[in-house]
Amino acid sequence: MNPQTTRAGFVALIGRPNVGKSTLLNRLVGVHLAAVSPKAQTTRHRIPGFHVEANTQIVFVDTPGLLEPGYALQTAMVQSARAAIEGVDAIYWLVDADEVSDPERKLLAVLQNGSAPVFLVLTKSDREPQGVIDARTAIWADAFSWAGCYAVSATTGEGVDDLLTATRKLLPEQPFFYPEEELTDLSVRFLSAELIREACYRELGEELPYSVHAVVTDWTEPGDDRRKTKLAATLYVERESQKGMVIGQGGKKVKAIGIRARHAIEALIGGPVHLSLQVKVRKKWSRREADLKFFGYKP
Ligand SMILES: Nc1nc2c(ncn2[C@@H]2O[C@H](COP(=O)(O)OP(=O)(O)OP(=O)(O)O)[C@@H](O)[C@H]2O)c(=O)[nH]1
Ligand SMILES: [Mg+2]
Repeated sequence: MNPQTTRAGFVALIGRPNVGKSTLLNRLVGVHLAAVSPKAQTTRHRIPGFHVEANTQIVFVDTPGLLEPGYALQTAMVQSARAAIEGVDAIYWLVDADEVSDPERKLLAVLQNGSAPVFLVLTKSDREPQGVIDARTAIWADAFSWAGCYAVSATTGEGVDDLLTATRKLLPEQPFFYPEEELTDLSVRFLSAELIREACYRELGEELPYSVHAVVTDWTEPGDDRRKTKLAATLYVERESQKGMVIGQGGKKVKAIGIRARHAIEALIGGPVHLSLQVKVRKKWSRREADLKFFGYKP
């Protein structure tokens, strides 16, 4: 290949909730861009992250986990994941389970007729014995004609280089889509709201984070009189009782969320941050089409 020749393309990361899509995206980009949590359904939007190596720019697109939609927000999330598959150059199908579900078979049948090659990516290889990985590969190998099968760990990086090498070979020769030094086309404001939401997933009990939407309402760059970037954000919940739970006794909970989010935003922007949070109620927002549009979950 001519040393000046570049390749570029789009690769979508799809799979069940909690399989490790966002963790892998962050590993591929080398920065904690996408929210990650042990709870399923953390990601709600498509999150692009760019990887440049060997004269090739890969635009990875993290997606919400594929699930059976139960209410309006979930329907929007599934639509967002499906839309991310359209027009990509390759797909990573992430798996950490030992059976192929019916909805997955249906989607694989659709992909079988499409033009994008699909890689089977077995995730979390650091915590699975080789025997489990081999058995899992055998189960999934039959379900589709994969472009390749790879076991990876987003935590240790094991297997990731082999997957990247195979992916680059499939991408078309063309110029980069984005400037080489950029990592995403999302604004730091949007990413910061995601990190605030991530802090909620980690600090709040089982169900509560699903009712939280975070929005950055004010962003002031550091100035002559101030060293820190100043952020104000609002956490929307769905019921008055949830507001009390998010604030916590004596404001303890919201303080813990704020500290965790501040550390994450500081790591993202590489400078000190002052973050103030307020909590507001927007009744049943996750079930209302108008609110989903207003909050940016739907076009
Ligand atoms: N041990 C180990 N844990 C991992 C790995 N990748 C992800 N995890 C953990 O799995 C959980 C889910 O990870 P996410 O990256 O949020 O999963 P996701 O597929 O993006 O989930 P949704 O956004 O909910 O669809 C988190 O607790 C991660 O720390 C891995 O390679 N090894
Ligand atoms: Mg995710």
